[in-house]
Amino acid sequence: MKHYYKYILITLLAVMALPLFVLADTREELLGRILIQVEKNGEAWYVNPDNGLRYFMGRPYDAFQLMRGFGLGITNENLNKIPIGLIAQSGDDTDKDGLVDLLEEAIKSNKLKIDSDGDGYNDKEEVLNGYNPNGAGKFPLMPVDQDLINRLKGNILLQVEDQGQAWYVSPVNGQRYFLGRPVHAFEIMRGLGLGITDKDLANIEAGSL
Ligand SMILES: [Ca+2]
Ligand SMILES: [Ca+2]
Ligand SMILES: [Ca+2]
Repeated sequence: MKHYYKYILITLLAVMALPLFVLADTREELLGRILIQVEKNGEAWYVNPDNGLRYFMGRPYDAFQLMRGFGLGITNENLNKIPIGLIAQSGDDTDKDGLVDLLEEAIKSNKLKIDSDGDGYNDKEEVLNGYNPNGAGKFPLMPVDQDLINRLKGNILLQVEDQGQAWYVSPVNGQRYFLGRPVHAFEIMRGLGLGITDKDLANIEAGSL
């Protein structure tokens, strides 16, 4: 348990230090976005919302590692203030309810039951409509915190109090998308990425790791 506090402290310090960093001159609406080079071969770049630099995402495995590498630790309580977004995801879906097993493990719904809480609404319907698949009430479990969401838009979050599961917070809708496997990073790129011309891309400074 103890080492989690270290991550939380580092995250807090990082968030406090953010205003001290000088942002690259990247257009605000591109911060935190995934950009797809539509004039080339669909190469993808992630614009780090904290420094405005773009990072090449490469192949699915590299994209996943890159995104996790930029991850900020978040408490379960704060994560539960951010709504979940759903896109089609690869992976086993044992109960065929439309939520892959890994996602069900992350949100603690039952991966063997279409309707975890037996209320007549299946797990995917509940998540899509903002209801708790595991019982009564809303989902996320905490009231939505728009200030927190605005601060975290475009960031990758890591569940440091759980098993380090990763989520990408869309800067467009403020919903978090599950990043369980490299293929999910690829699906998020394809599903949530923004097409960009080579000329516009050239205006964003490239970062190196
Ligand atoms: Ca399922
Ligand atoms: Ca289920
Ligand atoms: Ca249900």
